[in-house]
Amino acid sequence: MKTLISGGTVVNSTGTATADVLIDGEKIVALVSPGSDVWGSDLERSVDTVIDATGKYVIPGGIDAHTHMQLPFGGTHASDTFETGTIAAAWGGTTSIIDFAVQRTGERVEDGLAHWHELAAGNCAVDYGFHQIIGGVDELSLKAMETLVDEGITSYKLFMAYPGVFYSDDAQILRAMQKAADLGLLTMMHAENGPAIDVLAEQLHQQGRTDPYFHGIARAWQMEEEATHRAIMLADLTGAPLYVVHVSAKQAVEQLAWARDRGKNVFGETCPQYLYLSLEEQLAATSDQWGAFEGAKWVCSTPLRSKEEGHLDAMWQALRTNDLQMVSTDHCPFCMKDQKELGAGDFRAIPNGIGSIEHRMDLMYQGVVTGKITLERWVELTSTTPARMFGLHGQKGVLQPGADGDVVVYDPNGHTSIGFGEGKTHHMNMDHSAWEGFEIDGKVDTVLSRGCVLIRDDEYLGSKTHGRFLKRGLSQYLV
Ligand code: DUC
Ligand code: ZN
Ligand code: ZN
Ligand code: ZN
Repeated sequence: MKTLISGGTVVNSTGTATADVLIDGEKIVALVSPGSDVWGSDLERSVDTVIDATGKYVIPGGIDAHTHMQLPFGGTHASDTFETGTIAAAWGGTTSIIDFAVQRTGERVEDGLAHWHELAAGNCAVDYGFHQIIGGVDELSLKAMETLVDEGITSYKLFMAYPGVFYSDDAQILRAMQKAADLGLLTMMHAENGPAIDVLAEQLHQQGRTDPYFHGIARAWQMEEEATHRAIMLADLTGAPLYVVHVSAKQAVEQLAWARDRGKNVFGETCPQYLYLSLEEQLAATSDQWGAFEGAKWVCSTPLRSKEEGHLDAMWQALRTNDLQMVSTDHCPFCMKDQKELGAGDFRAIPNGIGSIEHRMDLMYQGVVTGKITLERWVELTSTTPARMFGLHGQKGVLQPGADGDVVVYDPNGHTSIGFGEGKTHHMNMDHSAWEGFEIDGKVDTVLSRGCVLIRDDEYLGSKTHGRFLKRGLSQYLV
């Protein structure tokens, strides 16, 4: 099966050119410049399918390196299954995800990982890999880390937050990082001072400050800055490269920049919610339907930050200056009904998370439209760097011969109305959208994964048995 994507503007992280993309089977086999006679004029006739991309961008499929399908959290599970979440990903131009396999405190790493494989296998519309959450660093889990690289799981995550659930203390972090440095595993860190946050949250609760808004007050930026610095120093001591997830505070970015300026192997991602949504808007949010509890839609950790204090601008700036290298979603959806509602009257019991997997490519493209990032940087932040960071380079994240035929045709003249209501685009398994009312000057037009068309003419043509487990190599950023 040969597919030709013709007449489009091919955008890689390294540059932009008018070219046709030829896919044979699952792989890209050639990029053909217009007027080139290498292939003769018969090319279009010798392929099975021609997709006309004239006037559109042709980009490598998005890679969302931070998702939580079915995550057990706060007495419930994230509401997207691997099936619903990866279909939503496909609609949004994301053709690979890296989800977090969970070892819960008290559980064996091997059992947590096996459970994750069971949940995902045969249920993914797009390709998927795993990071491993280590929820309890002890002799057994340190031993289990030794087999991860062979299993294609070359990164793992620790939590400095959530005491009693996923939390690691400094001694545990140090030991895990020593092990990771030996093995070549990339350490991903949820950098917030959990024990101190829990004290602040309890104090707010006692004062009767129970609304969702106070979630963000308890999780003050000082908690993120301090933990980020501590993670950097522990990583530096052990020689482990460090990747800080969901960075939202400008002071945390300053820590990353400080470390990088000193040559430390430290990286960071931010998420669309920290670029577009603010604590002020969360405070202002009220509606007839949900009352003050409306703000629960935007309860996530790290929390939304103050726009007035400059956190949102600082995230955009860091994406331009490469103090932050990637944008992932931290896709962790919960419905309001029966899920977020668990925290009515007590913000501490609201399951943390926002669903954005479907909108990341659009929201970041809006950054191109508004002049905040370039076209090439859009591709780099959402696809090329994720591939390099997480051991998929050459296979994903780039349009070149030999790479997988994961291609998105993006229409800059199209329009996307994000949200839950009628005429809106919403395929995630949620009863609301944190992104209601966002309008994008662009649209995902056609999506291919390994040469198979998943989305075309506003129709999903994929299957839940298409997505394959990605056995990842080591990060290209280890040295
Ligand atoms: N943050 C979230 O918002 N949800 C799940 C876990 C996390 O760290
Ligand atoms: Zn479960
Ligand atoms: Zn986290
Ligand atoms: Zn997360």
